[in-house]
This record gives sequence, C-alpha cells and structure tokens, in this order.
Amino acid sequence: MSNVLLTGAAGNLGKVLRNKLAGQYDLLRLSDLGEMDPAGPGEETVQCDLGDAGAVMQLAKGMDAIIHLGGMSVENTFEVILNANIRGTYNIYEAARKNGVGRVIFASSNHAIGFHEREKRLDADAPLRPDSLYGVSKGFGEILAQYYFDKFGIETVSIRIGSSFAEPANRRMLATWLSFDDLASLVRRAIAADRVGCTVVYGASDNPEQWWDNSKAAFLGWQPRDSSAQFADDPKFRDEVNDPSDPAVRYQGGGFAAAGHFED
Ligand code: NAI
Ligand code: 15L
Repeated sequence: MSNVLLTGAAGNLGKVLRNKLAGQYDLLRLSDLGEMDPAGPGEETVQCDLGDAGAVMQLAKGMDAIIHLGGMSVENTFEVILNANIRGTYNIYEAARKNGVGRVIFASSNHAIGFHEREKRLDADAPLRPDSLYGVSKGFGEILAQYYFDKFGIETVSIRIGSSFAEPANRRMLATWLSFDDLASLVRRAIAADRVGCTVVYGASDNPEQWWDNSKAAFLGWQPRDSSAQFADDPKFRDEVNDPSDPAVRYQGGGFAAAGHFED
C-alpha cells in the first residue's frame, strides 16, 4: 500500500496519525473540512466536505488505501450526522469502488455497541446496539463496509475505537482507553496485512479491565502495548461516583447511552 488517503486529518486522531505515519507511505494525502498544516514531504492536503460526492471522488484518485476518520465524532443532530457520517462514508466507498481502492480502515466507535451492559464481553459478532444517532452512523458504516466487500471485494477493517486520548479522562476510560501508539500500530497492521476481508476489531489498549474480545481479528497480529494501569491510582478515578443504576455506568457507551435524544 503506497498511496494512502487520511480523512479527518485536522482532527485529534488525524493529527496523531499524520505524525505517526509520516514517511511510511509514498504519498499520504490528507483531507478535512477544516484547515490543516501545510503539506510536508510525501504529503498532499485537500480541504473538502465529505458530503460532496464529486470532491470525494477526486480525493480517492490514485489511492491504494483510505484511513477514514473524518466526520462528526460525537452526538449531533440527524442532519449533521447524515451529511458528515452517513453520506460522507457512502461517498468514500463509492469513490473507493470507482477508483479501484482496495482497502478502507474505518474509524468506527464503541458507540455502535454502546447499549450493551458493561458486564458483557463482546466480540466482533455482538449485535449492534447503538447508544446515539452517532452510534447508528457508525453501525451504518460497518454494514456499508460489509456490502462493499461482498459485492465488490473492497476490504475493510472497522476499528471500534474505545477512547483514544492522551490519557483516560474518567473511570470508564480506564476500560476503554486506546493509547495513540496502540492506535497507530493497529492502523499500520490493518494496512500492511495481506488480506483482511471485512473485519471488526475493538480499539482498546491492554487495560486491566477489558470489555472486548478481539480473538476474531487475531490474524491481524496486533498486540496493544500500553495499559491504563499506569493511571488507575489517580484519586480522581477512585473518588468518582460509580452508581451501577446510573445508565452512564451501566452501559458501555457511558454518557452517550445516558444522554437524551438530540433533536434538530
Ligand atoms: P475529531 O472531531 O477531532 O476529528 C474529526 C474530523 O473530521 C475534524 O477535523 C472535522 O473537521 C472533520 N469533519 C467533520 N465533518 C466533516 C465533513 N463533513 N467533511 C470533512 N471533514 C469533516 O475526532 P477524532 O477524535 O479525531 O476522531 C476521529 C474519528 O475516530 C472519528 O470518526 C470518530 O468518530 C472516531 N472515533 C474517535 C474516538 C476517540 O476516542 N477519539 C472514539 C471512537 C471513534
Ligand atoms: C467516541 O466515539 C468519540 O469520538 C470520543 O470523543 C469519545 O467520546 C469516545 O467515543 C468515548 O467513548 O470515550
């Protein structure tokens, strides 16, 4: 895979991956609705809306793989989710099909399965139980990926990212945390593997509390190296109220599951 498109390049994880993947491909084409830092060696930047089918078609020209991070990354109105995540992801797959791009790495989310209770250990075949319109859009992306694989042979690794931040911000994230290094190593494996078919993998570091079972994606050979154990003794986590009858504690999606419906 020598030419790689990264969407969402101006976002938090886009910036992290831009940095960690620098120099590893012939070309890293970076795209976002927002402004990006100027292109460095081996980079191109293209500013566009994922909802613009014509622009996305151009974006995918000459690419071997797409790392699709772009979109609305939290709950929002249906109109916003529709354009950025649903139409945007459809445009990415259509552009992949018409431009002969063989593989997509899709930034899915734990919120596609956020209404499962925390005591459940989920694998890749767990039923979708989205906790938000945002989670629904991630489920849509995963199902779209399956369709484009079955019909057109376009491969996808859907990474159900837990919480990828520099550090866990609350007690829940001690279970869902994915370090930036572990995220980057997972993306690299998903691009480098010979064949990936259509695979779902959970993006969490080697944390002491584990909700997710990645045995069905073991062929990727990805091993997280970091662990939230280094943060666990912080009094801010120990002292956090942790009432199991609170939906934000009961369900894997935390606050997304507990929040009300986001109306236009
Ligand atoms: P972010 O919000 O920082 O970045 C998303 C980027 O997408 C932004 O730069 C934004 O400008 C761009 N974008 C939004 N709408 C767009 C549109 N219509 N056209 C073009 N670009 C558009 O989010 P972050 O944290 O970097 O997440 C990246 C991806 O990973 C997102 O798809 C998010 O849903 C997913 N994810 C992230 C998690 C995390 O812990 N950071 C957890 C689970 C999933
Ligand atoms: C996500 O999907 C969001 O993009 C991110 O901002 C966090 O809320 C994360 O999930 C999480 O569940 O912690």
